[in-house]
Amino acid sequence: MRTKTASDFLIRRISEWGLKRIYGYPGDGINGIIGAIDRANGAIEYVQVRHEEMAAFMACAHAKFTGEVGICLATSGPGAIHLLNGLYDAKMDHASVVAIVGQQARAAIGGDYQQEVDLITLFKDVSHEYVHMASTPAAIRHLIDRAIRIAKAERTVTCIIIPNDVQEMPAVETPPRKHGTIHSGVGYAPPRVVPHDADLRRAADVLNAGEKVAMLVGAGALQATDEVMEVAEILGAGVAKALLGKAAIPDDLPFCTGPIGLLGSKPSWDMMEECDTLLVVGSSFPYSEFLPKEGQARGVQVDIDPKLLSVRYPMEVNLVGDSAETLRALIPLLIRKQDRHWREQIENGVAEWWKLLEARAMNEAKPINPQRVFWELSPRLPDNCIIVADSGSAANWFARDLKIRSGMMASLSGNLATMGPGVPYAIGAKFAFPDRVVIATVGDGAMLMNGINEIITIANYWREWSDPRLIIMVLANRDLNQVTWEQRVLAGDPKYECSQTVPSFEFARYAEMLGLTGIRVDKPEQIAPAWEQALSASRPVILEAITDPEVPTLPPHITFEQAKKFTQSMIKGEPRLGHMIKQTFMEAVEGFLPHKK
Ligand SMILES: Cc1ncc(C[n+]2csc(CCOP(=O)(O)OP(=O)(O)O)c2C)c(N)n1
Ligand SMILES: [Mg+2]
Repeated sequence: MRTKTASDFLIRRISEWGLKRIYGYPGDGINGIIGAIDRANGAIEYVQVRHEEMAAFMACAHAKFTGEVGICLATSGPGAIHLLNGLYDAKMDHASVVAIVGQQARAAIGGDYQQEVDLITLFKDVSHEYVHMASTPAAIRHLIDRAIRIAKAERTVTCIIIPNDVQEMPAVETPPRKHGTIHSGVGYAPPRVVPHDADLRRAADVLNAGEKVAMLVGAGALQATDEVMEVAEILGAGVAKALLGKAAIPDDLPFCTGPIGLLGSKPSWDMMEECDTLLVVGSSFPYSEFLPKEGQARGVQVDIDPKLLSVRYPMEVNLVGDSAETLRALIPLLIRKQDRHWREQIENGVAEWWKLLEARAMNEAKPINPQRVFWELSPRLPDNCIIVADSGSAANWFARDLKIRSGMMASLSGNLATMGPGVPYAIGAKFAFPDRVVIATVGDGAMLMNGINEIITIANYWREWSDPRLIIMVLANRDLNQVTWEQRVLAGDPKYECSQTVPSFEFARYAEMLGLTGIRVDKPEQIAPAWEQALSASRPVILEAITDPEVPTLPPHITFEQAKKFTQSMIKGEPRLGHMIKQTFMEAVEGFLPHKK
C-alpha cells in the first residue's frame, strides 16, 4: 500500500473538522493535494470551477449560508493570485474561509523560480489573522487546525501555503514529543457572549427614555429574528435593514422600513432623520449620512466584534455580545412604550412606500422596467428560497422590491461590493442546499465579467442537485447601469458610452446551448409567466430580461428639485436625453403622488 502523504493527512484532517467540500482549480503547485482528494474516496467533494476567484466566492457563499468554514484551493503563483478578490469579499463580510495554496518546492524558494510569488506577503493583508507556510510535513497538523479554528472564531479568511515537495512527503501525523514540536487538536464551539448586567441596564435606560426609537439591523442579526421583532414591538420602534441583514426580519412586517442608504427606502431615511434613540444590532452599515445627525439621538449598539462598535455613530452604550443572547437579556429590562404615535407614523410611511414601489415598478419603460421584474418575482418567491444579488442596479431592486419571508436566506457582496459574486454565490448555495430554490439577480456587465463562465459550471453539475431549480435572472440593459447613474448623479457627467455600454450577448440562447433553459422577455406582460415557467422548470434557467437603462436608481430622499437639477446638469451630451429625463421624472413624480389603492 502507498505510504500516506502529508496531503493525504491534510485531507483527512479537514474531514475530521466536519468539512466536506473544496472549491478548487488544479495546477502543478497542488498536484499532491489534488491526488489526495482523489484517494480520499469521496470524503471530500471536489467542485471544479472555471476560475480561482469563483472558487473563493463559492467558499464565501458556503460560509455565509451555512455558518461553516468554506474552503478554496488554488495552485501557486497565478492560481493563488486569482483567489484574492473572492477572499477579500469573504474577509470584509466576515465569512469564514480557508484558502489552501501551493508553492514551489522548498529548495527553489528564493531562486526567482518559475511561478514563484512571495505568497506570505501576498496574503498578509487578506488573511493577516493567520497565513503560514508549511516547511515540513509535521507542520501540516497544526497549520490546518489553526487555519480552520481561527477562520471560524475570528469570522475571517486564513491561508495555508504548502510547497509542492512537502505535499508529496510521507505524513507526520503525530510529531515527536520533544522540545519545539506542536501537538494540536480539532474542534471549535463558539462561546456564549453576553454583556454584563450593569451594561445591559445602562442600555435599557437609554432605550426606555427614548420616545422615538429607530433600529438598524445587519448581518449580525440574521440569527436574532424573533428577538429583534420583540424588541421593536416593546419599544414601538421601526427596523431598518442593512443590505447583508436583508433576511434578518421579514419585509412584510408593517414596522420594517426596509433597506437603508443609497439603495435604501424613504421610511428608513425618515426614521433616521427624526428618531431620538438609535439601536444598532449586528451592523457596520458604512454611510453615516443616512444615520441620525450627531447629537440628535442617543445610541446603543450590540456587536459581537468590539472593533466595530461606535465607528459610524458615537454610541452612548456599546455592548459586546451575541445579538440574540444580548437582546434576550435586554428584553426583561425594557418597558413597553405606551405612546404608539411614533410607531404609527413609521407604519404609515412603510405602507406609503410599498405603494410607491408598486407604482414605480409599473411605470412604463423601454422595453421593460427592471423594478417590475423584481416586483413580479416577490410574491412568487418559493418558501425557503435563497436569493443573491450581484453588485449593480440589481442590488437596488433586490434590497427594495423583494419581500423576503421568514425561512429564506439572501446575500450579496456587502462591504467589498464587488462585481461577480452573483453566479458563484448561487452555485455555492446550491451545493450547500441542493433541495432549495436558488435565485440570482445579476447585471449583464457582471455576467460578461465572469458569470457566463460559471454558467458552464452549473451546466456541469446541476444533475447532482436534488432540486435542479436555479434561476439566474439577467438584467440585460447593455449598460454598466449602476455606475452610469452614479456618474450622472454624483459627478454630474453624462453617460460616456465608450466606458458604459456593454456588448450585447444572447444570454437565453447561451443557456439553451449549454442544455439549460433560456427564457427571454422584452415585454412587461411576459414577466410574470416567465417567472412561473422558471420556477417550475426541471433544470437551471437563465431568465434574460431586456430592461431599460434609463430607469434611475434614485437615492431614497430625492426631491423634485434634486431630480430636476441632476437632469439639467448633464443635458449636454446625454445620448438618450429625452427618454432619460422622462423616466427620471416619472420615478421622482411618483414620490409626490398619493397612492390610493
Ligand atoms: C470588480 C468591480 N469592478 C467594478 C465595479 C464598479 N461597478 C459597480 S456596479 C457596476 C456596473 C455593473 O453593471 P452590470 O453588471 O451590467 O449591472 P447594472 O448596474 O447594469 O444592472 C460597476 C462597473 C465593482 N463594483 N466591482
Ligand atoms: Mg448592465
